[in-house]
Amino acid sequence: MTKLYATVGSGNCFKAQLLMHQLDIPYQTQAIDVLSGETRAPDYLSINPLGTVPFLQLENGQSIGESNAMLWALGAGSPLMPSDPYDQAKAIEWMIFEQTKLEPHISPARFFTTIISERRDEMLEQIQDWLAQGTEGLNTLEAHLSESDFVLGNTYSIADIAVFGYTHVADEGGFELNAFPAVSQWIERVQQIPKFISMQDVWADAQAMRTAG
Ligand SMILES: N[C@@H](CCC(=O)N[C@@H](CS)C(=O)NCC(=O)O)C(=O)O
Repeated sequence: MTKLYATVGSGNCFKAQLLMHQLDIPYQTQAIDVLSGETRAPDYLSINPLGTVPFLQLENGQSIGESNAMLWALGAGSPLMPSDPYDQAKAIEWMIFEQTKLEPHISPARFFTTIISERRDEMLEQIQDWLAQGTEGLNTLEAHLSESDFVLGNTYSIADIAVFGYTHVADEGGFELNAFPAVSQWIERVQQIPKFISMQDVWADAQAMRTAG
């Protein structure tokens, strides 16, 4: 069975979990504790030398170590993958946007604000930088989503899942999502897509799968 190494609360891991849930792809979750350093432990590095999660092992022995690359591979041939080469290029464009203009700012701001908030004070200056840069990314996304329902126009796709991963929890990093009405409405739209599962519920689901053997 396909196996996903993942960490609770990670937006990058959630992308693969949401996609596999929506496409009914059976998979097993191996929980990795980033906070206790498991991603840097020799055992894990022997599995994924990148030392990060998510990490996906396919049944045929192949493996993938970037969240958006996982969306691409797992979404291939499904209704969530655009078929037109131009639309595919736009999907890549927005997935790179997510990894360069959103995730590098929202993720650490959220990490030090919500996940290990005891270190928030010592990181305040950097958090301000992340908030400023992430806000620029959110402004770009806001302008884009003011003109279309989804990232690639009228159709929900892997590009929405990529962008959704961290954007929907940006408030946990100190971003004011209310100041981005088109983004906020898009978040609600994504949450209405059939078989949507929340970041919390995806872990209850993983537990249920483990219990079921
Ligand atoms: N660009 C990568 C980022 C992966 C990443 O940085 N993951 C974080 C968790 S969200 C991680 O593994 N941190 C632990 C570490 O770097 O040791 C992706 O999209 O998968």
